[in-house]
Amino acid sequence: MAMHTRRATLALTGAAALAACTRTAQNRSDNAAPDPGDSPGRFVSPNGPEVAAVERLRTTNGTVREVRLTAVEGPVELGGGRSVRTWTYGGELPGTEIRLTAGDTLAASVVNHLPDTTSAHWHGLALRNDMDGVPDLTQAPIAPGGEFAYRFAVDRPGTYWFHPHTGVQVDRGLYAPLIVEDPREPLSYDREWTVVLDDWLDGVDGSTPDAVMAELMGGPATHPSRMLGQRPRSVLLGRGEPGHVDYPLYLVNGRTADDPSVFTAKPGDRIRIRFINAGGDTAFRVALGGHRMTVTHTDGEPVQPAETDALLLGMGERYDVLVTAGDGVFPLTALAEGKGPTALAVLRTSPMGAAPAAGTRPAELDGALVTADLMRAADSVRPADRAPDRTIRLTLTGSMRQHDWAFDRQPYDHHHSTPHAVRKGERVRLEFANHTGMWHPVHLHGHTFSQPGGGARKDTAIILPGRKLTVDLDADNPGLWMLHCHNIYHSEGGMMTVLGYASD
Ligand SMILES: [Cu+2]
Repeated sequence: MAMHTRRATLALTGAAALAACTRTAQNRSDNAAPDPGDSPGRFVSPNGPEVAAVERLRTTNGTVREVRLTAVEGPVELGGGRSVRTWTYGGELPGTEIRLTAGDTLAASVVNHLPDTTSAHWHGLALRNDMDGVPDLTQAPIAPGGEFAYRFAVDRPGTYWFHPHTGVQVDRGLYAPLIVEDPREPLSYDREWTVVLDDWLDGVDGSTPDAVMAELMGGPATHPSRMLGQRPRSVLLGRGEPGHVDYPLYLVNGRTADDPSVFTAKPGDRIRIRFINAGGDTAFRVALGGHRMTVTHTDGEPVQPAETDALLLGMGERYDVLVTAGDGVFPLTALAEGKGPTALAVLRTSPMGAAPAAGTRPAELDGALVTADLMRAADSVRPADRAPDRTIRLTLTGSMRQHDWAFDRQPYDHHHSTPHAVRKGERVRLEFANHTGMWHPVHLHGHTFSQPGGGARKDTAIILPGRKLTVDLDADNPGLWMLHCHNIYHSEGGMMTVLGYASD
């Protein structure tokens, strides 16, 4: 292969890994891996023997959980009698939660009844690479009318979620929680509440995420335009903005604030709340009126417990907290950071008391805010101190005006982009520098990373404008792994790249 340039070699690797991008997965038999013997050998193939070897080392309990997910187009009721036509898993918004126990194997058939190709990415899981759900990188796209059988061991407990990795489909209704319980759960609590946050435009006055993407890329404005105007909006003056899309609706668990979902408990109950930001272009600041929260996890990984009034979630991030329920009716408010509107859910522990008004802003929203960069990994998951074997420097580039989002000014192209090479066993340092005027929640597939010296383990981290972030990871999961901004319009605009394990 010495005759190949880096670029040519990569293009060949990608083609071999996928048996060409022109084919789509029509059925179970098409899941069959292309012959790894085709691989030119510069990078591990997603279905290569290195991937299978690591999968065999994952601890399993013999239980296989079978799930059928049908991606469909159809009407969904968002509350207050408001109905929109959108794309969901099984007509539910959010999709039905998948709940596993660490050690289970998930066997999930994704059936595509959409008018477009699709895929399913299991956000945050350190799973086998060929089940990661990235079309044209780890699998062929699932064609309309087709089906793909995902099957992988899940060996780490935590709060995860899943969504397509195809176009801007995550900004429709294709998302659902994936909760992995710990068979030796160290926390004690009486109830669990999964809270999924979302920004919504699909099907409202003719809007679609694809039309928004076209408008961002310089096409004609749709009716109505979904770009934020010049009105004052930033509550983070000087810290830039997490998004530019002006959504008509903000949802908690698929409901609008005028007809919110209600979670009932008893006064004094300890409640574990699992927050998931499924938004496409919105960071949310969340608070539960009348309560402080004890943060126990972020992105599924335990942290040293931290007390806070509010939390800030970038797109794709998760937090788990414990609260002790007061007696009454309490607003759980999610403020669209930098945009202004709020989404709402309600905690009710008393039959008495009126529901909070739609725009309720509990004082805790402006209270203490513990951000992820201040959190520390729990001792049980703190990586050993170790000097990096390799440092990869990535500059986040682009502007709202050009919508030319990228790493190092090179918009991602799965046919031609060159992965950043790592080797199995290395401690890899990622040094991000955000040279743009916007926030970017950067997400790495298949791994967790942490700030050196014991920072919280995460798979998605906010990088503010003009700031740097240094994180380390252990390269222990061979394959080709996406690294991208989780603002869906930025990633589709090109702010994506790949970490590729070199083959030996
Ligand atoms: Cu971004």
